[in-house]
Amino acid sequence: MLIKSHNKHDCTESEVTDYSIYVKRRQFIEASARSLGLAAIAPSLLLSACSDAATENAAKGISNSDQPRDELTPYEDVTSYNNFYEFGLDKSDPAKLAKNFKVKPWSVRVEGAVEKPGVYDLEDLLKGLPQEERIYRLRCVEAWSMVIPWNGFALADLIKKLKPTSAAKYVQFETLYDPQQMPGQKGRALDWPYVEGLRLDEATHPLAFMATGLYGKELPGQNGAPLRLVVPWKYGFKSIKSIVAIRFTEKQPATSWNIANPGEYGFYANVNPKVSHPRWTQRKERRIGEFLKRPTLPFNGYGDQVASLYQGMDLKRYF
Ligand SMILES: Nc1nc2c(c(=O)[nH]1)N[C@H]1C(S)=C(S)[C@@H](COP(=O)(O)O)O[C@H]1N2
Ligand SMILES: [Mo]
Repeated sequence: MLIKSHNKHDCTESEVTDYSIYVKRRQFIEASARSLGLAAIAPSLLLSACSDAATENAAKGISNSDQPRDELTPYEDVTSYNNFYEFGLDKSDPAKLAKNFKVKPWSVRVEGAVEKPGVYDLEDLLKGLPQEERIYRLRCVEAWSMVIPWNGFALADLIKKLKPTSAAKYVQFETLYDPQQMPGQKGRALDWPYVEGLRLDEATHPLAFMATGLYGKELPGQNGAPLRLVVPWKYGFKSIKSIVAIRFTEKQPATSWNIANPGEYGFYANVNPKVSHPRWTQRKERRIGEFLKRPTLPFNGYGDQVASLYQGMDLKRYF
């Protein structure tokens, strides 16, 4: 029997095949950046297919020597191992049950403390927002993680376009409610529709992202098509999928997992290895596709960029 030895630091051949479309896009981005003379383009946009957060950090002069290397989670895993309770509780359910999920036409309601409320066609909502690609780690509260190349735009750019009023201190997001299409909503696993929220300063932080695609392709239904939030320093449940409403509020809005179990899931949900879930530790995580567990990093490794948002807060209390 032949046992393939994998050097963790190289791309394997199958990964290269998986990534071929993605890599082409990367090379295109790199070439366009160069031809535009964009020396200051974010280093994360210039990573090669098997580059990773370590490289990104190295570019910023941050040492990652004690960290195992991050590789992109294969497209297959990103799109077949999902939490999306509207499409079933099993990790393999969403890929099957969201196959025919209809995302066109799609509209988004903008309401609350905002100067430009209304019901927007998705295309109109996104008009004029600079498109980007971001590689982010996603850390699920169930102690697994993935590394995903997302396509989309900065949430801050959308919020700027919608112009919240000075009364707005938070923003709440809501998922589609449609039990005909989302069979999970016929059960009572959660209080439907799924809702999530951020403080406005979190939402306008440059890392907060709205995804419309991954790996350079349209977002699959199971990953939250056609529009989902990505908040890389928080547990995965904050990254709400298939958004139909964005609401600006004065008071801290309700969030689905907090409603379901306030003792286990707080509003903030910042990734924190020091605060255990009541039923399991958050010190380690299993990267999907890997065997050995990795240590979980504070703020999922984005602490140098986001910790200042929480200065003076007791993060054990505000978990
Ligand atoms: N509407 C909705 N959004 C959701 C969920 C959900 O059940 N419903 N699950 C969350 C959880 S727990 C995680 S870990 C991430 C998973 O995102 P992914 O499937 O793209 O990896 O989606 C989040 N967004
Ligand atoms: Mo999760």
